[in-house]
Amino acid sequence: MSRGPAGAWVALGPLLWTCGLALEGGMLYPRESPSRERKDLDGLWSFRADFSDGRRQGFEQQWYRAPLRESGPTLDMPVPSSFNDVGQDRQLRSFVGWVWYEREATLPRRWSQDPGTRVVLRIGSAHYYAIVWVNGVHVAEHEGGHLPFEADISKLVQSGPLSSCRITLAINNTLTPHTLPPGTIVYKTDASKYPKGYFVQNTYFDFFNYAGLHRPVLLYTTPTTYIDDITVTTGVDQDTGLVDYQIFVQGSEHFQLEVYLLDEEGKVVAQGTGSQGRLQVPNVHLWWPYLMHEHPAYLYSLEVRLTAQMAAGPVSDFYTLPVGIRTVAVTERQFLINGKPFYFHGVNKHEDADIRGKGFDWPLLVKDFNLLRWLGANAFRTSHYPYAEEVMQLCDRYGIVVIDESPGVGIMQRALTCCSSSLCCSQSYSNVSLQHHLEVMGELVRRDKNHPSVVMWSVANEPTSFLKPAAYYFKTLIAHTKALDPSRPVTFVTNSNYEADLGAPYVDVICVNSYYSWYHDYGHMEVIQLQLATEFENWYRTYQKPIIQSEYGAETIAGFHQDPPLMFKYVVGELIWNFADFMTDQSPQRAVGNRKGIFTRQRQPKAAAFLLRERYWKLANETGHHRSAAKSQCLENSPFAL
Ligand code: BDP
Repeated sequence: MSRGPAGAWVALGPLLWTCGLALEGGMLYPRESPSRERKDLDGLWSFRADFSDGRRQGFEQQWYRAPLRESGPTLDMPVPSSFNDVGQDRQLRSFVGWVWYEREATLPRRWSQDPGTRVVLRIGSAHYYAIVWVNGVHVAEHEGGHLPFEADISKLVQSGPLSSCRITLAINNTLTPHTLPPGTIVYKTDASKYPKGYFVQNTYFDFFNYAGLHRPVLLYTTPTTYIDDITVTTGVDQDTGLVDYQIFVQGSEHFQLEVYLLDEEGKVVAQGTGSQGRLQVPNVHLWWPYLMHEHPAYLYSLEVRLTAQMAAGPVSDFYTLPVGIRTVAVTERQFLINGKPFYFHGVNKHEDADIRGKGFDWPLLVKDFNLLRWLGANAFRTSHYPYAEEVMQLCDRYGIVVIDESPGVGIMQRALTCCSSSLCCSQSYSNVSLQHHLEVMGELVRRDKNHPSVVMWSVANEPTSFLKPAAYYFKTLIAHTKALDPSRPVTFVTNSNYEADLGAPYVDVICVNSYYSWYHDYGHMEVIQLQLATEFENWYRTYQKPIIQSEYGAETIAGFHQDPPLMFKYVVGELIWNFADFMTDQSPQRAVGNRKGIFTRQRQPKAAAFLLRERYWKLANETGHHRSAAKSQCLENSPFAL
C-alpha cells in the first residue's frame, strides 16, 4: 500500500509525544525598541507541493539542502496567504500532504557579525505541521496551525561570511484523530471506483481546511541577555489600579530590571524594580469594553528596561507591553467586567476571505473592526481556533471583548459516525489527544495572557461531550487551563443535551449553540421561543451558571427579536453565527461555503446585518451602562449613524 500523507504523519508522531507539557520560554510579540529590530519576510516565497505518491520526495531528495529551484520547478507564493486559492490548479486547491516554502533573507551586517545580537526567526502560523531549516540546517518543528513558534538562529547566521540566509519550511496539512482539529485520511480501495492510492481527508468541522503560511513570518533581534516573557494581571482597589507583573530574563542571572507604567499621554504613573512586583495606579483609567464607557479600551504602556553586566560590557534590553487594567468575574447569574454586569452582543468569526483564504490581511482586518463597531457588537469568539496576534491587539485597542478559543473543534465527531465501541472513543479522547490539547492551551495562554480583551478561554467547540470519556478529558483540560491562568473563566461551547453533557460541570459559563427551526423544525419559527426558554431553563436549573447563546443561525433571528429583549436574567450574551460567509468543503448542504454570515464574504451587509445592528445598539443602550452607547463611535457622521 502506498504510504500517503497519513503515513508520513505517523512517522512524525514520536517527535510530538516526547514534547512534554512545560513550555520553554516566552512568546512576546516582536516589537521594535531601542534594543530590538525586526525584519518582515512577507511577500513572494518560492513554493512547491510534493505531489509524489507518498509525499516524501522532498525529504528523500533533501529539498532543504539547496535552493528549491535546483530540485525542480517552483511557484511564486504570497506570504501570508493560504496556498489553496491563489492559483488555477484544482489539485493544489485540495492538496493534502507536504508543501515546501523557501525564501532568502538579507540581513543587516550587524545581525550577522555582532555576537551580542540574538537573531530569532518567528513564524506566526504554519498550518498544520511545520519543519524549518535555515541554510539547510534543521532549526525548528511545530505542530498546530494557529499559534506562533520561533527559532534562535543567531549561531547559524553568525557562523559564515554570508549576510543572507535561506529559510526553508516544509508544511503538512494532514489532520489525524490526534491533531487539533482532528481529521482522518481515508483510502478508497475499490479499484472500480477510484484510482490506485486514492485517499480523501475527512474533517469534522464546517470550514475549509486552508493551509500554508497564514501569518507574518519575520526575523527580529534582541541582545543575548533579554526580556523573555512578561506576565501581567490586573486588579482594582476602589479607584486605584493594581498591576502585578512578573518578568523572565534569559541569558544571565545578574541583571537589573526597571518597570515604568505610562498613561496614554506618556506620563509615568507608577514604577517598580525587580522581576516581580505590584504597581499601584491612583485614579486609574480602567479598560472598558466598547459601548460600556465613554472612554473604552484605555491602554497603559508597561516599559520594561533590563540592564546586565556582561564580560563584553553592559547590555540593555527594552520591551513595551500594552496593559489594560480591568477585572473579570463570574457569578451565578452574571459576567462581570470591572464589577459591572457585561452582556455579550457580538458575533462568531472566521479568518476567511476570497483568494487569501486564512491569510492575514490588514485591510480586511480593519474593515472587519469597522463593521463590528458599525454593528454595535462588543464581543466575538475566535471560532474555532486562535486568531492572529494582530487581531487580538486591535481588540485591546477598540474594546472588543474576546472569548479566545482553541482549535479543539470536531473532537469525537468520528465516534458518532464510525461506531459506538470504546475503541473509537478511546482514539478520539485518548491520552495522546489530551496531551496535545493541554500543550495547545499552554501555547494559547502563553501568547494571549496579557490581552485585556480576552475575558474567557474556550477549550473546544461542540465536542461529543455526552460520551463517557469526555468527563475526564474536560475536567483535566479545564483544570489545566485554570492552573495556567487563574485570572480568567474557562468554558467550552456545547451543543449537547443539558442532561447528557459530561463536560459542563467543569465550565464557568455555559455556552450553548442551537439552531432552532434551522436544523430541526425547519421553518417553524413559532416554536423557537418555547424551545429557547426550555433550553435556558434546563441548563440554568441544572448548573446555576450564566449562559451565553454562543451560536444561532441568521434565519432564526426573528425568534430572538423581541421587546424587552432580555427574557432570562442569567443569560449573559449572544453571539450570532456568523459574522461573514465563509468557505467550507464541498457538500450538498453548502453552496460554495457557509452562507450564515450577516455580511457576505466580501463584507457587504445582508438584510440581517441591519436587523442585528438595530438589536445590538438597543442592547448596548440597555446593558452598556453608559449614555454614549447610543452613538456609533466610528460612524458618527455617516448616513448609517443612529
Ligand atoms: C455549528 C458549528 C459551526 C457551523 C455551524 C453551521 O459550531 O462551526 O458552521 O454549526 O452549521 O454547529 O453553520
